[in-house]
Amino acid sequence: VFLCVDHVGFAVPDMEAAIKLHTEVLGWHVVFRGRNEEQGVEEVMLGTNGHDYTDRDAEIQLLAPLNEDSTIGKWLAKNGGRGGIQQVAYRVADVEKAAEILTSRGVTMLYDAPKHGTYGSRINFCHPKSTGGILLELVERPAEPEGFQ
Ligand code: MC0
Repeated sequence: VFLCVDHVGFAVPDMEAAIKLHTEVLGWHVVFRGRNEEQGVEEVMLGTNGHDYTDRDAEIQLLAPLNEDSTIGKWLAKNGGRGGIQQVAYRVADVEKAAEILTSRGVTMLYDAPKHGTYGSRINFCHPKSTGGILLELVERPAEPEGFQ
């Protein structure tokens, strides 16, 4: 079902501080920055030096809430305002097919139909209650990414 790890998502209370930490201290490079209003997030994707959209390396995703009622806003509040790992995303070739297979194996998908994700990807999520407490995202990347830097 899965091709590889697409990204690991960190919830962060302060995006600028998180970018500074991950670039200046840890050495990642910003490869995407945008907003997803539907998901209530400001997001940054991080890759290694020379990272290429088509390669198979996983990325790190920084997620800051657009408001307190958003998914990330609620997650941070529950975590005492501290950041942490909020999700792991698996890359798939066909998000609908992957969701269908997982559903047939007893996994609960959050959405009936895929939603819009980073780079114009098509995404869905497995409810953490059906995946051992881990929020898993499924990502079908587009051939032509929107916003890759
Ligand atoms: C909540 N729970 C989690 C969790 N969030 N478990 C593991 N990982 C997480 N991130 C658990 C809680 O501990 C709780 O368990 C139960 O799920 C219900 O929690 P809740 O606080 O009532 O939370 P809900 O129901 O409001 O939301 C949980 C849910 C939500 C998974 C439905 O986080 C969601 O819709 N996530 C998918 C969308 C998303 O994460 N968007 C932001 C990233 P107990 O045992 O206490 O009942 S946007 C993104 O990722 C895009 C940009 C992209 O990559 O392209």
